[in-house]
Amino acid sequence: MASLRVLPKVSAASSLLSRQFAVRAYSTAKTQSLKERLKELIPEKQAEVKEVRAKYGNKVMGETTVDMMYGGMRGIKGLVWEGSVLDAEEGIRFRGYTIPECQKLLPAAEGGEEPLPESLFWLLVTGEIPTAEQVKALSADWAARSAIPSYVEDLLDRCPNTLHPMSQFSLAVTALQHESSFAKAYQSGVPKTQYWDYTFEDANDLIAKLPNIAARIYRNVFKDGKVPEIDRNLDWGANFAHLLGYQDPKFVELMRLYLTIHSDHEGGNVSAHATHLVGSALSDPYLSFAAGMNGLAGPLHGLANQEVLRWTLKLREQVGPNATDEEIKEFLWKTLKSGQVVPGYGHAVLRKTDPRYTCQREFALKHLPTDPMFKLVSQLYNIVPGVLTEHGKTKNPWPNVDAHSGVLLQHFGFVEQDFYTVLFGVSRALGVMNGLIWDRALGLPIERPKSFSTAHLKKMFEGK
Ligand code: CMX
Repeated sequence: MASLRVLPKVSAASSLLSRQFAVRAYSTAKTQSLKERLKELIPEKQAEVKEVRAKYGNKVMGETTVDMMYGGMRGIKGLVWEGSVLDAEEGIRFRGYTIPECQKLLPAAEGGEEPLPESLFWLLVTGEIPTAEQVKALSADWAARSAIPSYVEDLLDRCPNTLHPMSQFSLAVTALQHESSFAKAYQSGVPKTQYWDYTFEDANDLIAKLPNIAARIYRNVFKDGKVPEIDRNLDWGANFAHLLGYQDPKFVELMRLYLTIHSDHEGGNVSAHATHLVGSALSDPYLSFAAGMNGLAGPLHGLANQEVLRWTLKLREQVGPNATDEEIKEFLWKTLKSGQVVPGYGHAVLRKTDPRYTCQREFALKHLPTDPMFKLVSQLYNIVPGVLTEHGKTKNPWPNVDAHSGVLLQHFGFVEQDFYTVLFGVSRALGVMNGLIWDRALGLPIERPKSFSTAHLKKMFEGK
Protein backbone atom coordinates (compact mmCIF):
# COMPACT_ATOMS: atom_id res chain seq x y z
CA MET A 1 0.00 0.00 0.00
CA ALA A 2 3.03 2.31 -0.10
CA SER A 3 1.74 3.85 -3.35
CA LEU A 4 -1.03 5.52 -1.37
CA ARG A 5 1.42 7.92 0.19
CA VAL A 6 1.87 9.72 -3.13
CA LEU A 7 -1.82 10.57 -3.37
CA PRO A 8 -2.48 14.29 -3.65
CA LYS A 9 -3.51 15.92 -0.38
CA VAL A 10 -7.09 17.11 -0.32
CA SER A 11 -7.49 20.46 1.37
CA ALA A 12 -10.00 23.28 1.39
CA ALA A 13 -7.89 25.04 -1.16
CA SER A 14 -7.49 22.19 -3.65
CA SER A 15 -9.54 22.38 -6.83
CA LEU A 16 -12.38 20.09 -7.77
CA LEU A 17 -10.20 18.79 -10.58
CA SER A 18 -7.44 17.65 -8.27
CA ARG A 19 -10.07 16.11 -6.02
CA GLN A 20 -11.40 14.13 -8.97
CA PHE A 21 -7.85 12.97 -9.62
CA ALA A 22 -7.65 11.95 -5.97
CA VAL A 23 -10.81 9.89 -6.44
CA ARG A 24 -9.32 8.04 -9.39
CA ALA A 25 -5.91 7.57 -7.83
CA TYR A 26 -7.34 6.42 -4.56
CA SER A 27 -9.45 3.77 -6.25
CA THR A 28 -6.24 1.74 -6.70
CA ALA A 29 -6.53 0.94 -3.01
CA LYS A 30 -10.01 -0.49 -3.38
CA THR A 31 -9.77 -3.15 -0.74
CA GLN A 32 -8.11 -1.14 1.99
CA SER A 33 -10.31 -0.76 5.06
CA LEU A 34 -10.97 2.56 6.77
CA LYS A 35 -8.88 1.55 9.77
CA GLU A 36 -5.94 0.48 7.59
CA ARG A 37 -6.02 3.80 5.77
CA LEU A 38 -6.34 5.73 9.03
CA LYS A 39 -3.35 3.88 10.47
CA GLU A 40 -1.28 5.16 7.53
CA LEU A 41 -2.58 8.69 7.85
CA ILE A 42 -2.02 9.15 11.59
CA PRO A 43 1.80 9.43 11.54
CA GLU A 44 1.56 11.84 8.57
CA LYS A 45 -0.91 14.02 10.43
CA GLN A 46 1.06 13.85 13.67
CA ALA A 47 4.13 15.07 11.76
CA GLU A 48 2.08 17.81 10.09
CA VAL A 49 0.70 19.02 13.43
CA LYS A 50 4.18 18.92 14.97
CA GLU A 51 5.44 21.09 12.14
CA VAL A 52 2.49 23.49 12.39
CA ARG A 53 3.08 23.86 16.13
CA ALA A 54 6.82 24.36 15.66
CA LYS A 55 6.29 26.99 12.95
CA TYR A 56 3.17 28.77 14.13
CA GLY A 57 2.83 27.75 17.77
CA ASN A 58 3.31 31.31 19.03
CA LYS A 59 1.15 33.04 16.39
CA VAL A 60 -1.78 35.01 17.80
CA MET A 61 -5.23 33.98 16.49
CA GLY A 62 -7.26 36.90 17.77
CA GLU A 63 -8.16 38.73 20.93
CA THR A 64 -10.67 37.87 23.58
CA THR A 65 -12.88 40.69 24.77
CA VAL A 66 -14.85 40.79 27.99
CA ASP A 67 -18.03 40.81 25.85
CA MET A 68 -16.97 37.51 24.27
CA MET A 69 -16.53 35.99 27.73
CA TYR A 70 -20.10 36.91 28.69
CA GLY A 71 -21.39 36.29 25.15
CA GLY A 72 -21.09 32.54 24.77
CA MET A 73 -17.42 32.77 23.68
CA ARG A 74 -18.79 33.75 20.23
CA GLY A 75 -15.99 34.10 17.71
CA ILE A 76 -13.18 33.04 20.09
CA LYS A 77 -10.76 30.91 18.11
CA GLY A 78 -9.85 28.13 20.47
CA LEU A 79 -10.37 24.72 18.87
CA VAL A 80 -8.86 22.54 16.17
CA TRP A 81 -11.39 20.36 14.28
CA GLU A 82 -10.28 18.30 11.30
CA GLY A 83 -13.61 17.18 9.78
CA SER A 84 -15.20 20.41 8.65
CA VAL A 85 -14.90 24.18 8.60
CA LEU A 86 -17.87 26.57 8.63
CA ASP A 87 -17.74 29.80 6.66
CA ALA A 88 -20.25 32.43 7.75
CA GLU A 89 -21.23 33.28 4.17
CA GLU A 90 -20.79 29.98 2.35
CA GLY A 91 -21.72 27.43 5.00
CA ILE A 92 -20.14 24.09 5.75
CA ARG A 93 -17.37 22.29 3.89
CA PHE A 94 -16.63 18.71 4.85
CA ARG A 95 -12.86 18.27 4.48
CA GLY A 96 -12.92 21.04 1.93
CA TYR A 97 -15.97 19.82 -0.02
CA THR A 98 -19.27 21.72 -0.19
CA ILE A 99 -22.54 19.80 0.11
CA PRO A 100 -23.18 19.89 -3.70
CA GLU A 101 -19.63 18.57 -4.25
CA CYS A 102 -20.26 15.77 -1.76
CA GLN A 103 -23.51 14.96 -3.57
CA LYS A 104 -21.57 14.73 -6.80
CA LEU A 105 -18.47 12.87 -5.64
CA LEU A 106 -19.38 10.60 -2.76
CA PRO A 107 -20.60 7.09 -3.66
CA ALA A 108 -24.38 6.65 -3.64
CA ALA A 109 -26.42 3.47 -3.24
CA GLU A 110 -27.17 1.42 -6.35
CA GLY A 111 -30.02 3.24 -8.09
CA GLY A 112 -29.76 6.13 -5.63
CA GLU A 113 -28.47 9.68 -6.01
CA GLU A 114 -27.77 10.94 -2.51
CA PRO A 115 -24.41 10.27 -0.82
CA LEU A 116 -24.17 7.27 1.47
CA PRO A 117 -23.46 8.56 5.00
CA GLU A 118 -20.78 5.88 5.33
CA SER A 119 -18.92 7.58 2.47
CA LEU A 120 -19.15 10.92 4.27
CA PHE A 121 -17.73 9.28 7.41
CA TRP A 122 -14.82 7.94 5.35
CA LEU A 123 -14.26 11.43 3.98
CA LEU A 124 -14.39 12.97 7.47
CA VAL A 125 -11.88 10.49 8.86
CA THR A 126 -9.39 10.47 5.98
CA GLY A 127 -10.01 13.61 3.92
CA GLU A 128 -10.37 11.30 0.90
CA ILE A 129 -13.27 10.21 -1.29
CA PRO A 130 -13.75 6.46 -0.85
CA THR A 131 -14.45 3.99 -3.63
CA ALA A 132 -17.85 2.31 -3.86
CA GLU A 133 -16.22 -0.96 -2.75
CA GLN A 134 -14.75 0.62 0.36
CA VAL A 135 -18.11 2.11 1.28
CA LYS A 136 -19.80 -1.24 0.73
CA ALA A 137 -17.31 -2.87 3.08
CA LEU A 138 -17.94 -0.18 5.69
CA SER A 139 -21.73 -0.69 5.37
CA ALA A 140 -21.22 -4.43 5.91
CA ASP A 141 -18.93 -3.78 8.87
CA TRP A 142 -21.49 -1.52 10.54
CA ALA A 143 -24.31 -3.99 9.86
CA ALA A 144 -22.21 -6.72 11.52
CA ARG A 145 -21.63 -4.51 14.59
CA SER A 146 -25.24 -3.31 14.85
CA ALA A 147 -26.78 -5.56 17.53
CA ILE A 148 -27.43 -3.96 20.92
CA PRO A 149 -27.10 -5.87 24.21
CA SER A 150 -30.29 -7.14 25.85
CA TYR A 151 -29.78 -4.92 28.94
CA VAL A 152 -29.99 -1.84 26.69
CA GLU A 153 -33.14 -3.22 25.07
CA ASP A 154 -34.64 -3.86 28.52
CA LEU A 155 -33.68 -0.39 29.69
CA LEU A 156 -35.44 1.19 26.71
CA ASP A 157 -38.47 -1.08 27.02
CA ARG A 158 -38.88 0.04 30.65
CA CYS A 159 -38.81 3.76 29.86
CA PRO A 160 -42.17 5.49 30.15
CA ASN A 161 -43.47 6.60 26.74
CA THR A 162 -43.67 10.09 28.16
CA LEU A 163 -39.88 10.26 28.60
CA HIS A 164 -38.58 12.39 25.73
CA PRO A 165 -36.91 10.31 22.98
CA MET A 166 -33.69 12.33 23.37
CA SER A 167 -33.51 11.44 27.08
CA GLN A 168 -34.02 7.77 26.19
CA PHE A 169 -31.35 8.06 23.50
CA SER A 170 -28.83 9.55 25.91
CA LEU A 171 -29.71 6.97 28.58
CA ALA A 172 -29.19 4.05 26.18
CA VAL A 173 -25.86 5.42 24.91
CA THR A 174 -24.64 5.93 28.48
CA ALA A 175 -25.60 2.35 29.37
CA LEU A 176 -23.79 1.07 26.27
CA GLN A 177 -20.61 2.39 27.89
CA HIS A 178 -20.50 -1.06 29.51
CA GLU A 179 -19.18 -2.29 26.13
CA SER A 180 -16.43 0.32 25.71
CA SER A 181 -13.15 -1.08 24.37
CA PHE A 182 -11.47 2.22 25.22
CA ALA A 183 -12.52 2.11 28.88
CA LYS A 184 -11.31 -1.50 29.21
CA ALA A 185 -8.03 -0.76 27.42
CA TYR A 186 -7.42 2.29 29.60
CA GLN A 187 -8.00 0.24 32.73
CA SER A 188 -5.53 -2.36 31.49
CA GLY A 189 -2.93 0.38 31.00
CA VAL A 190 -2.48 0.52 27.21
CA PRO A 191 -0.05 3.24 26.10
CA LYS A 192 -1.35 6.61 24.94
CA THR A 193 -0.18 5.91 21.38
CA GLN A 194 -2.83 3.20 21.11
CA TYR A 195 -5.78 5.23 22.40
CA TRP A 196 -6.93 6.07 18.88
CA ASP A 197 -7.30 2.38 18.01
CA TYR A 198 -9.77 1.67 20.84
CA THR A 199 -11.54 4.97 20.21
CA PHE A 200 -11.91 3.97 16.56
CA GLU A 201 -13.45 0.63 17.57
CA ASP A 202 -15.87 2.25 20.02
CA ALA A 203 -16.76 4.93 17.47
CA ASN A 204 -17.62 2.38 14.81
CA ASP A 205 -19.51 0.15 17.27
CA LEU A 206 -21.50 3.12 18.54
CA ILE A 207 -22.38 4.44 15.07
CA ALA A 208 -23.37 0.93 13.98
CA LYS A 209 -25.66 0.43 16.99
CA LEU A 210 -27.43 3.79 16.86
CA PRO A 211 -30.08 2.73 14.29
CA ASN A 212 -31.13 -0.15 16.56
CA ILE A 213 -31.26 2.13 19.62
CA ALA A 214 -33.11 4.92 17.84
CA ALA A 215 -35.58 2.59 16.10
CA ARG A 216 -36.37 0.84 19.38
CA ILE A 217 -37.20 4.19 20.98
CA TYR A 218 -39.35 5.18 17.98
CA ARG A 219 -41.20 1.87 17.86
CA ASN A 220 -41.72 1.77 21.64
CA VAL A 221 -42.99 5.32 21.95
CA PHE A 222 -45.01 5.69 18.76
CA LYS A 223 -45.61 2.22 17.28
CA ASP A 224 -45.99 -1.43 18.33
CA GLY A 225 -42.57 -1.83 19.99
CA LYS A 226 -41.38 -4.41 17.47
CA VAL A 227 -38.05 -3.69 15.74
CA PRO A 228 -37.16 -5.71 12.63
CA GLU A 229 -33.74 -7.25 12.05
CA ILE A 230 -30.90 -5.37 10.34
CA ASP A 231 -30.38 -6.55 6.75
CA ARG A 232 -26.66 -7.30 6.36
CA ASN A 233 -26.83 -6.46 2.65
CA LEU A 234 -28.16 -2.95 3.15
CA ASP A 235 -26.40 0.31 3.82
CA TRP A 236 -26.63 2.13 7.15
CA GLY A 237 -29.22 4.71 6.03
CA ALA A 238 -31.48 2.17 4.30
CA ASN A 239 -31.33 -0.11 7.33
CA PHE A 240 -32.21 2.78 9.61
CA ALA A 241 -35.19 3.78 7.43
CA HIS A 242 -36.45 0.18 7.39
CA LEU A 243 -35.98 -0.29 11.15
CA LEU A 244 -38.07 2.82 11.67
CA GLY A 245 -40.72 1.27 9.39
CA TYR A 246 -40.31 3.27 6.18
CA GLN A 247 -39.83 1.36 2.91
CA ASP A 248 -40.46 4.08 0.30
CA PRO A 249 -37.22 4.38 -1.74
CA LYS A 250 -37.60 8.17 -1.72
CA PHE A 251 -37.70 8.17 2.08
CA VAL A 252 -34.62 5.93 2.12
CA GLU A 253 -32.83 8.47 -0.09
CA LEU A 254 -34.01 11.28 2.18
CA MET A 255 -32.60 9.41 5.17
CA ARG A 256 -29.21 9.04 3.45
CA LEU A 257 -29.15 12.75 2.64
CA TYR A 258 -30.38 13.68 6.13
CA LEU A 259 -27.74 11.54 7.85
CA THR A 260 -25.03 13.02 5.63
CA ILE A 261 -25.80 16.72 6.02
CA HIS A 262 -26.47 16.76 9.79
CA SER A 263 -23.20 15.00 10.58
CA ASP A 264 -20.68 17.74 11.21
CA HIS A 265 -20.68 21.53 11.60
CA GLU A 266 -17.13 22.21 12.77
CA GLY A 267 -16.07 21.95 16.41
CA GLY A 268 -17.62 24.81 18.36
CA ASN A 269 -21.32 23.93 18.22
CA VAL A 270 -22.77 22.60 21.47
CA SER A 271 -22.99 18.89 20.55
CA ALA A 272 -19.53 18.73 18.96
CA HIS A 273 -17.85 20.80 21.61
CA ALA A 274 -19.52 18.90 24.47
CA THR A 275 -18.41 15.56 22.98
CA HIS A 276 -14.87 16.86 22.52
CA LEU A 277 -14.74 18.44 25.99
CA VAL A 278 -15.94 15.34 27.83
CA GLY A 279 -13.67 13.15 25.66
CA SER A 280 -10.71 15.30 26.65
CA ALA A 281 -11.02 13.90 30.20
CA LEU A 282 -10.53 10.49 28.53
CA SER A 283 -14.16 9.64 29.20
CA ASP A 284 -14.84 6.94 26.60
CA PRO A 285 -16.68 7.63 23.31
CA TYR A 286 -20.06 6.48 24.70
CA LEU A 287 -19.94 8.87 27.67
CA SER A 288 -18.63 11.65 25.46
CA PHE A 289 -21.34 11.16 22.83
CA ALA A 290 -24.07 11.04 25.50
CA ALA A 291 -22.83 14.44 26.72
CA GLY A 292 -23.02 15.79 23.18
CA MET A 293 -26.56 14.44 22.81
CA ASN A 294 -27.68 16.12 26.02
CA GLY A 295 -26.54 19.36 24.41
CA LEU A 296 -28.20 18.58 21.10
CA ALA A 297 -31.46 18.17 23.03
CA GLY A 298 -31.56 21.91 23.78
CA PRO A 299 -34.17 24.00 21.90
CA LEU A 300 -31.57 26.50 20.65
CA HIS A 301 -29.61 23.61 19.07
CA GLY A 302 -30.94 20.29 17.72
CA LEU A 303 -34.33 20.35 19.41
CA ALA A 304 -35.18 23.27 17.11
CA ASN A 305 -36.10 20.72 14.41
CA GLN A 306 -39.09 19.47 16.42
CA GLU A 307 -39.98 23.03 17.39
CA VAL A 308 -40.08 24.12 13.75
CA LEU A 309 -42.73 21.64 12.69
CA ARG A 310 -44.75 22.23 15.87
CA TRP A 311 -44.63 25.98 15.30
CA THR A 312 -45.45 25.66 11.57
CA LEU A 313 -48.44 23.40 12.31
CA LYS A 314 -49.65 25.92 14.91
CA LEU A 315 -49.31 28.65 12.30
CA ARG A 316 -51.37 26.65 9.80
CA GLU A 317 -53.97 25.85 12.43
CA GLN A 318 -54.34 29.49 13.40
CA VAL A 319 -54.24 31.15 9.99
CA GLY A 320 -55.67 28.37 7.83
CA PRO A 321 -54.19 26.41 4.91
CA ASN A 322 -54.04 29.25 2.37
CA ALA A 323 -52.75 32.08 4.52
CA THR A 324 -51.79 35.37 2.93
CA ASP A 325 -48.35 36.87 3.48
CA GLU A 326 -49.95 39.49 5.74
CA GLU A 327 -51.59 36.85 7.95
CA ILE A 328 -48.25 35.03 8.26
CA LYS A 329 -46.47 38.25 9.16
CA GLU A 330 -49.03 38.88 11.88
CA PHE A 331 -48.39 35.40 13.33
CA LEU A 332 -44.63 35.98 13.20
CA TRP A 333 -44.91 39.24 15.11
CA LYS A 334 -47.11 37.51 17.69
CA THR A 335 -44.33 34.92 18.20
CA LEU A 336 -41.65 37.58 18.50
CA LYS A 337 -43.66 39.91 20.75
CA SER A 338 -44.37 37.04 23.14
CA GLY A 339 -40.58 36.75 23.60
CA GLN A 340 -40.17 33.49 21.69
CA VAL A 341 -37.68 32.83 18.92
CA VAL A 342 -38.75 31.85 15.40
CA PRO A 343 -37.40 28.30 15.34
CA GLY A 344 -35.25 27.30 12.37
CA TYR A 345 -34.01 30.85 11.74
CA GLY A 346 -30.79 32.48 12.86
CA HIS A 347 -27.37 31.02 13.58
CA ALA A 348 -24.40 31.69 15.82
CA VAL A 349 -21.93 31.62 12.90
CA LEU A 350 -23.83 31.62 9.58
CA ARG A 351 -24.86 34.93 8.02
CA LYS A 352 -26.57 33.54 4.90
CA THR A 353 -29.06 30.76 4.13
CA ASP A 354 -27.66 27.48 5.43
CA PRO A 355 -26.63 25.25 2.47
CA ARG A 356 -28.09 22.35 4.48
CA TYR A 357 -31.44 24.16 4.16
CA THR A 358 -30.88 24.71 0.44
CA CYS A 359 -30.15 21.07 -0.35
CA GLN A 360 -33.25 19.95 1.56
CA ARG A 361 -35.26 22.52 -0.39
CA GLU A 362 -33.88 21.07 -3.61
CA PHE A 363 -34.87 17.58 -2.48
CA ALA A 364 -38.39 18.90 -1.84
CA LEU A 365 -38.58 20.68 -5.21
CA LYS A 366 -37.64 17.41 -6.85
CA HIS A 367 -39.71 14.95 -4.87
CA LEU A 368 -42.59 16.80 -3.20
CA PRO A 369 -43.08 20.15 -4.97
CA THR A 370 -46.83 20.26 -4.36
CA ASP A 371 -46.83 19.25 -0.68
CA PRO A 372 -48.91 21.93 1.08
CA MET A 373 -46.54 22.12 4.07
CA PHE A 374 -43.56 22.52 1.74
CA LYS A 375 -45.40 25.39 0.06
CA LEU A 376 -45.92 26.97 3.47
CA VAL A 377 -42.21 26.53 4.35
CA SER A 378 -41.33 28.18 1.01
CA GLN A 379 -43.71 31.04 1.75
CA LEU A 380 -42.05 31.45 5.16
CA TYR A 381 -38.64 31.58 3.46
CA ASN A 382 -39.85 34.63 1.56
CA ILE A 383 -41.30 36.34 4.62
CA VAL A 384 -39.35 35.49 7.80
CA PRO A 385 -35.97 37.10 6.92
CA GLY A 386 -37.70 40.45 6.29
CA VAL A 387 -39.62 40.31 9.57
CA LEU A 388 -36.55 39.27 11.58
CA THR A 389 -34.55 42.07 9.97
CA GLU A 390 -37.27 44.57 10.89
CA HIS A 391 -37.35 43.11 14.41
CA GLY A 392 -33.67 44.06 14.48
CA LYS A 393 -32.24 41.65 17.03
CA THR A 394 -30.92 38.58 15.25
CA LYS A 395 -27.59 38.88 13.46
CA ASN A 396 -28.70 36.31 10.89
CA PRO A 397 -32.30 36.37 9.65
CA TRP A 398 -31.83 33.40 7.31
CA PRO A 399 -33.02 29.80 7.75
CA ASN A 400 -30.82 27.08 9.23
CA VAL A 401 -30.87 23.29 8.73
CA ASP A 402 -33.79 22.77 11.12
CA ALA A 403 -36.18 25.04 9.20
CA HIS A 404 -36.62 22.39 6.53
CA SER A 405 -36.07 18.89 7.85
CA GLY A 406 -39.46 18.35 9.50
CA VAL A 407 -41.49 19.20 6.44
CA LEU A 408 -39.68 16.54 4.41
CA LEU A 409 -40.22 13.91 7.09
CA GLN A 410 -43.93 14.66 7.53
CA HIS A 411 -44.46 14.28 3.78
CA PHE A 412 -43.59 10.59 4.15
CA GLY A 413 -45.88 10.17 7.16
CA PHE A 414 -43.09 10.63 9.72
CA VAL A 415 -45.05 13.07 11.83
CA GLU A 416 -43.73 12.31 15.33
CA GLN A 417 -41.90 15.59 15.90
CA ASP A 418 -40.57 14.64 19.33
CA PHE A 419 -38.37 12.08 17.62
CA TYR A 420 -36.77 14.42 15.09
CA THR A 421 -33.79 15.39 17.25
CA VAL A 422 -32.87 11.70 17.62
CA LEU A 423 -32.46 11.56 13.83
CA PHE A 424 -30.16 14.57 14.07
CA GLY A 425 -28.26 12.80 16.86
CA VAL A 426 -27.73 9.60 14.87
CA SER A 427 -26.21 11.70 12.09
CA ARG A 428 -24.16 13.91 14.44
CA ALA A 429 -22.39 10.75 15.67
CA LEU A 430 -20.45 10.66 12.38
CA GLY A 431 -18.92 14.08 12.90
CA VAL A 432 -18.23 13.93 16.62
CA MET A 433 -16.88 10.39 16.60
CA ASN A 434 -14.44 11.43 13.88
CA GLY A 435 -13.51 14.36 16.12
CA LEU A 436 -12.74 12.02 19.02
CA ILE A 437 -10.73 9.59 16.90
CA TRP A 438 -8.47 12.45 15.79
CA ASP A 439 -8.33 13.95 19.31
CA ARG A 440 -6.86 10.67 20.55
CA ALA A 441 -4.65 10.16 17.47
CA LEU A 442 -3.12 13.59 18.00
CA GLY A 443 -2.89 13.09 21.76
CA LEU A 444 -4.81 16.27 22.56
CA PRO A 445 -4.83 17.09 26.29
CA ILE A 446 -7.63 17.67 28.76
CA GLU A 447 -9.48 20.91 27.95
CA ARG A 448 -9.17 23.65 30.52
CA PRO A 449 -9.78 27.26 29.43
CA LYS A 450 -9.25 30.05 31.96
CA SER A 451 -12.19 31.73 33.67
CA PHE A 452 -12.52 34.84 35.83
CA SER A 453 -15.15 36.18 38.21
CA THR A 454 -16.88 39.50 37.50
CA ALA A 455 -15.15 40.95 40.59
CA HIS A 456 -11.80 39.91 39.17
CA LEU A 457 -12.58 41.43 35.77
CA LYS A 458 -13.56 44.72 37.42
CA LYS A 459 -10.31 44.73 39.36
CA MET A 460 -8.36 44.08 36.16
CA PHE A 461 -9.87 46.94 34.18
CA GLU A 462 -11.09 49.55 36.68
CA GLY A 463 -9.41 52.87 36.07
CA LYS A 464 -7.69 51.65 32.87
N1 CMX B 1 -36.05 34.50 16.39
C1 CMX B 1 -36.11 35.52 17.27
N2 CMX B 1 -35.04 36.08 17.85
C2 CMX B 1 -33.84 35.60 17.48
C3 CMX B 1 -33.70 34.57 16.54
C4 CMX B 1 -34.85 34.02 15.99
N3 CMX B 1 -34.83 33.00 15.14
N4 CMX B 1 -32.39 34.32 16.39
C5 CMX B 1 -31.74 35.15 17.22
N5 CMX B 1 -32.62 35.93 17.88
C6 CMX B 1 -32.32 36.90 18.92
C7 CMX B 1 -31.59 36.21 20.06
O1 CMX B 1 -32.48 35.51 20.92
C8 CMX B 1 -30.89 37.37 20.71
O2 CMX B 1 -31.81 38.04 21.50
P1 CMX B 1 -31.39 38.66 22.94
O3 CMX B 1 -30.38 39.72 22.61
O4 CMX B 1 -32.66 39.17 23.49
O5 CMX B 1 -30.79 37.55 23.74
C9 CMX B 1 -30.53 38.25 19.51
O6 CMX B 1 -31.44 37.86 18.45
C10 CMX B 1 -29.12 38.10 19.03
O7 CMX B 1 -28.88 36.73 18.76
P2 CMX B 1 -27.82 36.29 17.64
O8 CMX B 1 -26.50 36.81 18.06
O9 CMX B 1 -28.31 36.63 16.29
O10 CMX B 1 -27.88 34.71 17.74
P3 CMX B 1 -27.11 33.76 18.76
O11 CMX B 1 -25.78 33.45 18.17
O12 CMX B 1 -27.13 34.26 20.15
O13 CMX B 1 -28.03 32.46 18.73
C11 CMX B 1 -29.38 30.80 17.69
C12 CMX B 1 -28.09 31.61 17.61
C13 CMX B 1 -29.37 29.74 16.63
C14 CMX B 1 -29.45 30.13 19.06
C15 CMX B 1 -30.57 31.77 17.50
O14 CMX B 1 -30.52 32.33 16.20
C16 CMX B 1 -31.92 31.12 17.73
O15 CMX B 1 -32.37 31.05 18.88
N6 CMX B 1 -32.60 30.59 16.64
C17 CMX B 1 -33.84 29.88 16.77
C18 CMX B 1 -33.58 28.46 17.29
C19 CMX B 1 -32.92 27.62 16.21
O16 CMX B 1 -33.35 27.56 15.09
N7 CMX B 1 -31.86 26.88 16.61
C20 CMX B 1 -31.19 25.93 15.72
C21 CMX B 1 -29.81 26.37 15.25
C22 CMX B 1 -29.16 25.31 14.38
C23 CMX B 1 -28.83 24.10 15.19
O17 CMX B 1 -27.98 24.17 16.08
O18 CMX B 1 -29.44 23.05 14.99
